[in-house]
Amino acid sequence: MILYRLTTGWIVEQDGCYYDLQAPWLNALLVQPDLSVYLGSRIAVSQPLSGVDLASILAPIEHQEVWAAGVTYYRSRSARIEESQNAGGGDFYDRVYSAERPELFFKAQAHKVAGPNSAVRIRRDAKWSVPEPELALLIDSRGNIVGYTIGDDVSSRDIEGANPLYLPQAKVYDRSCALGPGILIQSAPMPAETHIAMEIERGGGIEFSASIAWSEMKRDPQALVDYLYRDQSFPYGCFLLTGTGIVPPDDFTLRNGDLIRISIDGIGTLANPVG
Ligand code: DO4
Ligand code: MG
Repeated sequence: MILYRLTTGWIVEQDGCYYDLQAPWLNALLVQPDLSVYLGSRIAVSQPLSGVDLASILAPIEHQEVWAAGVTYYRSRSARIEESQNAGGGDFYDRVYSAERPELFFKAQAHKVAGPNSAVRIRRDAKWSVPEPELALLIDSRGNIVGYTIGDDVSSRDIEGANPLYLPQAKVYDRSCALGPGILIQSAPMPAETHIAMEIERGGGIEFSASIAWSEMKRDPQALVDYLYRDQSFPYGCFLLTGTGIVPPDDFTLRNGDLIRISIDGIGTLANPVG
């Protein structure tokens, strides 16, 4: 089952049919003891909708904070070490990759998040920017993973590489994050063979494309959540991006006009222009 957010509220898709949940708030859905069972019971008493226009879906977020884990794939560890060589930051990234405590950072509130087909941005004072395609967890207020969506942790590598203390500026700015298209409702772990793929279109051609298996992610997702929820409450639940395993080559930087497409098996494709 996949939840989508329309301007009129939330709908759920099952087996190609869409049902109106008459739920204006995700918060109200997240308090259900078992969201899949609840959605199944709503579907059982609803008529499928006709004429659903998925072109106008919104980012599937309301009051939730978005957090992100970093250096959870070997490729990210190597890229951080390289980009921070001149700033002497490399050792931190190597240490966090193998430490028990993960890197977790605040990424966005809802108003900084771009939805499907709406633009993400490059910071005006950045010279080296990249998308980071990541599997995002939806977590309820009790710390249970209830679903999965696609996240883009758009980042400024020159700012991050200049000094690790600049991380919040490299990561958090208007439209530095994208989420969507919908939320796969599932408490079971994503299958290890799930692939995260990204392609970046520029001037009608494919400028970059790559894919990575979810099994390459080093951390246990629930352990990331447990660290995030230590001494921290999320009354409306939250999203947690689980890190990137795809880093374009060092001579690549995003440009206005690029189109980023991120696909994850079982969830769909999140497309965002840059601009
Ligand atoms: O430590 C910097 C952030 C790394 C990150 O965002 C990632 O690995 O996805
Ligand atoms: Mg990231």
